[in-house]
This record gives sequence, structure tokens and C-alpha cells, in this order.
Amino acid sequence: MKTVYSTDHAGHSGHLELIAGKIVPGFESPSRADFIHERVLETRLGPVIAPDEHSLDTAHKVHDADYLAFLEQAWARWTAEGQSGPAMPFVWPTRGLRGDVAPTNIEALLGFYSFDGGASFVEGTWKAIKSSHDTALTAAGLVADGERAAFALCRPPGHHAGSRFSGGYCYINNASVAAQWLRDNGAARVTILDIDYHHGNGTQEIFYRRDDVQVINLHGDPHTEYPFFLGNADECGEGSGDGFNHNFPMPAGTGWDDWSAALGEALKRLASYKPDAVVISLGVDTFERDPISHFKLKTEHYPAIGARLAALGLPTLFVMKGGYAVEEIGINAVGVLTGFEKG
Ligand code: SP5
Ligand code: ZN
Repeated sequence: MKTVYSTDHAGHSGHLELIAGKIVPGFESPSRADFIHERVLETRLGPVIAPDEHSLDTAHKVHDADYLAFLEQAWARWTAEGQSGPAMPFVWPTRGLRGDVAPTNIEALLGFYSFDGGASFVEGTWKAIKSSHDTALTAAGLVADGERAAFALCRPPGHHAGSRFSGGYCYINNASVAAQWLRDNGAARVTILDIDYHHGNGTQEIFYRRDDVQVINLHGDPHTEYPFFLGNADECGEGSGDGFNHNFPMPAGTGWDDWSAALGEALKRLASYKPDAVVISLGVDTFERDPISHFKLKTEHYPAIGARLAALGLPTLFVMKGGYAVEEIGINAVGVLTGFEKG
């Protein structure tokens, strides 16, 4: 399997996040991608190629234009105000405030276009966002051209980013852009299967009223787990999208047996949709030693997941998402891919 990868992610470093009452260095660090890249080479998964430059045309089909423009300009606007450290929101337009009109002040804009304090901006953030986007689209191109599978080694991740907001380390929803691109390039139906520990709230929001992209999520129950405000089992889609969104929330502490059973049900629903291509939002923060998540999957389980996905027999695009046990992230993420290759 080919891997698409660029070191342009590395400038997204020194950013901060608000978590558990503290502002701390981002868990979503450059070393995550470095460890995965090293493991791809070590296991001889296949050629590693650089992404091609892509326009934002497809991104404009899943994100609003004002939001994409904000992402590109956020750092410049922040420094123009005399700020130097990472650009972070601190005020959000919740119920009872005006959330319908974009403000002009950069501090207000940071809150207007986000849902948490987990996606701050530094100087290299836009370049990393754009390269993550290009990486997903280049890998989608490989799959459209007939490869059985491809791996988009994306950083930053994307699944918490919605049509008009960032959050949870995510800015452009790269898996959603890739799914849209596959739709526009020959696939009548696409499934996004999200196996990251956290619910992919952004992906759900983007496709919630559509029947041409099925969205399936396996994740920590939002009653107790981040992102809290979406991801319940009764969220099934709306309008023409009714019946095309599937959530499998599971309690913190869930181990392989229950997780694997949920995957089995998810794969049944996927197969009955008969998609022309599958996009896997590949998070390995389901790992037992992940520092911010609470499932109990072990390293040996990741190749088993890959083999189950291979058994679908469908063109498959893997898009890298979460995983914060940095030492093990390469073994676990690439374990899914080697399991797929053997399966
Ligand atoms: C892409 C992705 O995986 N984003 C995850 C964002 C998680 N953000 C905050 C999670 C808060 C978890 N609570 C801390 C519990 C520490 N034991
Ligand atoms: Zn996650």
C-alpha cells in the first residue's frame, strides 16, 4: 500500500490546548506523524510519496467559504494585533448570544469558528492544514485510479471540524473532503467509517442531510466522553440523510470483545449500503495506554481490525486521525494497514 506523506505538518508545533483546567502543549504533536512515518518504512508497507498540490474547490463543497478564509488568515490577523503566542479562542457564542453574524475582531473570530480550545494556531498551522488536505486528496486519487487501498498520513486530523468550525485538534475535515472528491470522481456512494476513540462530530454534521455519503462512528459514549455534545445512537440523519448516519457509542472501559462486536454490526450496515469506496477515519486512541482516552484495545488487535476491513473487498482510503500514546502510535496505526494487506 502506498503512503502519502509530507513533512509540512512539522510547522504545526508549539501550539497549546485547553484541557482539564489547564493550557498545555498540544497532545496532537509533530512526533506522532514522525513515529508513524518511521513505522511505515520499518515494515516496508510500500512506497512513500509526497502529496500533489490541490485547490480548495472540493473543500468548499463541505466547508463554508468564510470559514476556510478564516483558517488561512487566522495567524496573520492574530500577529497583526500584536499577539505572539498561539492564537486560541476564549469566548464562544453559545445559546442566548449572536452566533449568526461573523464578528470582525480576531479574538471573537477564534471563538466564532470553533467549539473548544483544542485547535490553536501558530505560524506553521495553515501550511500543515493545507498539506494534510493535499495528502488526503492525493491518496484519494490513488484509490480512484484503481489501487486497492492507500494511506493518507495526515496531520493535523480532521473529524471534529464541521462545515464552519474547528475543534479537537481539527481544522479542515480531510476525510470528508476526500469522500466528497471520491463522489465527484466516479463513486456513486461512499462510506466514512470512523474508528477513532472520539465521535467524529464534524463528519456527522457535514453529511447529516445527505444519502450519498454514509457515516458510521464507533466511539466513547458522549454522555461521559469528549466531544460530549454529539454522537448518541439516536442520531440517524435528517431529511434525505435519514438512515445514513450510524453511531455506536460505547462506555469508557470498553475492551476488544465489545468493540469488535460493534465493528461487526457497523460492517454489516456498511456492506448493505454497497458503497463504491470506503474512507476509514483511522484513530488509534482506542489503545489501552492512550493518555486522554478510555478504551482498552491492545496492539495485537489493530492488525485484526485491518483484516476485517480488507474482507469487505472495497477500495479503501485510510486517513490518519487521533492516537496520543506516541511511542506506540506507529505500531498500532501501521498494524491496521499491515493487517489489511494480509487480509
Ligand atoms: C482527533 C482527536 O482525537 N481529537 C481529540 C480531542 C480531545 N480533546 C480533549 C479530550 C478530553 C479528555 N479528557 C481528559 C481525560 C484525561 N484523563
Ligand atoms: Zn480521537
